[in-house]
Amino acid sequence: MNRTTELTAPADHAGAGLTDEGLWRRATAVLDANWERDHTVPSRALYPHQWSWDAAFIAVGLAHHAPARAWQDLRSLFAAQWSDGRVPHIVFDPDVAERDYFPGPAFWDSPAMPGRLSGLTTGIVQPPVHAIAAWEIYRRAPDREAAGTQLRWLYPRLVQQQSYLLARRNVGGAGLASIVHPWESGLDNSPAWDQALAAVPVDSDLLRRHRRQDTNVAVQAHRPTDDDYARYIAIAAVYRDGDYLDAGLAGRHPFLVECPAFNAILGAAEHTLAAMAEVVGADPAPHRDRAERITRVLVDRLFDPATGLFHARDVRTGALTPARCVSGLLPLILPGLPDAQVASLRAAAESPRFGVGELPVPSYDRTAADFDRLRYWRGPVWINVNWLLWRGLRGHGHGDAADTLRAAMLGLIRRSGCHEYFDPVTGAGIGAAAFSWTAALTLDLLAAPGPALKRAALSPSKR
Ligand code: 9WN
Repeated sequence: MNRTTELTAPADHAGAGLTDEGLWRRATAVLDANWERDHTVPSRALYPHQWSWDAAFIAVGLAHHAPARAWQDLRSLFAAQWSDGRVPHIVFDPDVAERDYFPGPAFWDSPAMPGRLSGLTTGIVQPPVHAIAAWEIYRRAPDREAAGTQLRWLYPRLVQQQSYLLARRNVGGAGLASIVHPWESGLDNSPAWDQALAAVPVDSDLLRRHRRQDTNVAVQAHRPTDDDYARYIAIAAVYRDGDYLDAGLAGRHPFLVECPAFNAILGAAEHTLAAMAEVVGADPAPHRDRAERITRVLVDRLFDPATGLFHARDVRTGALTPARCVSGLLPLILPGLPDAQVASLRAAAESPRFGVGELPVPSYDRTAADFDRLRYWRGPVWINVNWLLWRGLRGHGHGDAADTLRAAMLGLIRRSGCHEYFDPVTGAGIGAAAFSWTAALTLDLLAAPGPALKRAALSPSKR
């Protein structure tokens, strides 16, 4: 599928009534079409390079369909890891023209950066979902020995990734990682950043010098605003012009936030690394300790008993953002989360604000005055965060709520296709029409044990 056909593909609106087998075929077709040499692009139309957390979600799905590609995708990403351990949020494809995505390699100027090992990359990161993904591929692998070899290659790189985030990004000093850019959260224009971003002046001249490309291929009202983009560019330029160095960020960087979802994923990754350490012959104890510490600090620092949710903390001011966002539910993925917080998050997920039911949870509180059904992470439903929530509910023994959420996700995708995101009121698909992580996680949801699905339709021979 090429850039123009993806946004007009009629097949993506013809999903109602699809059998599990039909849905499986549709999802694998998206993944096959988005495979490029040694990695999967999130979408041919909008995102023609390799993205970091996308690669992890995609690998979870590829583990069911094409395990060799799942490993390859992660290996391509980690081949671009910097020597300080950071895993870049985009690895640019040198064959894609600069004009096809902004900001591209020329803006990030990473070849000039000390410590960059190979490839053209950005200098910022995304949530470290990769340990979870690697473990998912490993535990499903038909050939455990070959999969063990892959794990041994990845394990030290995953450890370095964690060390970078836990040490250099511990800007707030409490043991949580700070993000230095909204793009690092993966939840780009979430209301969770509104207060921190308000302190960053909008320089409209930046958008005259740097042209956005996303609005050429997607509807403007479904994307972040021009003011958001002006701020994104300004913050990225400050970090770039400081050579992507993290020392002394507290005194000089315009955007520093502790995100509950990012840190929950960081803690869950430590937990997963403990299991992986046993396989590769390393010591699991330090991973367990770190998982336990991150969980404790997250609860102490980001949980608000008044709302029953986790909230982002602006490290520059010390304030918790009042916005109730899906990121505040994601600490459920921490296996060691205390019962009180687990109960509170489940209640929030089922409350009218988020309301798991017919549809999965939206990215933002449905009852908020500025809830926006269409604008990206300010309301629409996204499958990756719902998949994390589903894992969290299952992990804490809330199988009934997990089953409801899974049925809601699959029902939505069956009806509207493998879209990037969905209208949380009508369920209509928005953004890219053939989006890789939606397709990949569909495979994982279909393959999971559960009451509602016809398992026979998914036996390997029929795949
Ligand atoms: C900026 C690729 C990425 C996802 C992010 C999503 C979006 C990029 C953009 O697309 O962000 O990184 O250009 O809007 O917000 O979560 O990783 O799919």
